[in-house]
Amino acid sequence: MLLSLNELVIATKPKCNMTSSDKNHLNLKPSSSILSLISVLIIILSNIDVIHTRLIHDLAMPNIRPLVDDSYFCTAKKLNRDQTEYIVSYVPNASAAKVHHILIYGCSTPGHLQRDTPHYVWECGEMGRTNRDESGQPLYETGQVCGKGKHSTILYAWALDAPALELPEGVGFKIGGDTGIDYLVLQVHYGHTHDFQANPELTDDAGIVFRTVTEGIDKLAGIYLMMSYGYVQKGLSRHKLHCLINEPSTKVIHPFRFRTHTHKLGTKVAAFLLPRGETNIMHLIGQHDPQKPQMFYPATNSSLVVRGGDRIEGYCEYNNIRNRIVNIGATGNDEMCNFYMMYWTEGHDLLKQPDCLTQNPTW
Ligand code: IYT
Ligand code: CU
Ligand code: CU
Repeated sequence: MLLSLNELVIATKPKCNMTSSDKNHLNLKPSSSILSLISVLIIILSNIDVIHTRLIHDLAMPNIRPLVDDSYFCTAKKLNRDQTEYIVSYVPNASAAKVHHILIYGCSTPGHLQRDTPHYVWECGEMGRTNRDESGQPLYETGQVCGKGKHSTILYAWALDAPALELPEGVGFKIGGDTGIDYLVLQVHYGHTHDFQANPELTDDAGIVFRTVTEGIDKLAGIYLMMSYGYVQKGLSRHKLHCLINEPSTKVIHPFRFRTHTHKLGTKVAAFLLPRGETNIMHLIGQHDPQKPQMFYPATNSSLVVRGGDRIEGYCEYNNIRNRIVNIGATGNDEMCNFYMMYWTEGHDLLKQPDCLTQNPTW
């Protein structure tokens, strides 16, 4: 197996907890020492399923100097198409003093491709501004986060010195191999850049270390994305998200984290489970103030079970103080209404339909 410098392979050792009496066995007469050897072999063989490869990947900014407030930078890492991996934890390495938020995307191709350049960055802000030299020329290449292609998904979000995110036991995000996720892209949003402007020596290397395994995962993690399109009317209003989990009723998913996203005008985002056949019962999955850090927070009730045929209803509340309607769109002048639901499911099939779109306003 070929490995780049920032990858490490550690084979996990079998859990072989010998008691002192086990150890004494080993020092006994020849006949019983053969028996001991056999029992030790049995212990090792029964633990063989935990001997699998763990990989540590590192995705970080190559010491950049953002000089424009609200700039977004991206860097990518190519995954191995011959090797399926499962992300089991994310360890952030960033400081909220410099960085506003970080997202990790799974992409089929990155928004900017530069072959054989391990540490390239490009500016990838939809809502941000670009860093330019005195003559107004962009200092960096610009591009989308993910390139054209069918696959793009958010896999992780960090803000405000959030701690590491460990997925539940046996749960992992499947990447690489034949998943269609051939690249991971790290996007870093720099909010205020005055520290960088004041100190020409100051650079930033914010990033995420993520641990993957190649075996031992029996539950897949996925993201279900609810979003609106249309526009936000003036004054106070709500966008509704109406979603049907269009799967056989035998399909079962377990939401365990959620993330909300609007731009400047959103005041509250929430989503509820409405089990099929039950009327007037709504179970809160999560609600949040989208002006607070937009990370993945633990679901309100982590034992909620969603089945095929159930509905999920969400909403975004807005206070549109601008004297005009505001379109749903990708720039800072636009708005969005998103509720991301991180779930796990037993077996190896994620939801066939990973997102749900609702037109708004609905009267
Ligand atoms: C129009 C809209 O709501 N865009 C969202 C959700 C979205 C995310 C991804 C839509 C698609 C995607 O492939 I990934 I199609 C949106 O852009 N949300 C922002 C990020 O830029 C992803 C966010 O922070 O949630
Ligand atoms: Cu941010
Ligand atoms: Cu947005």
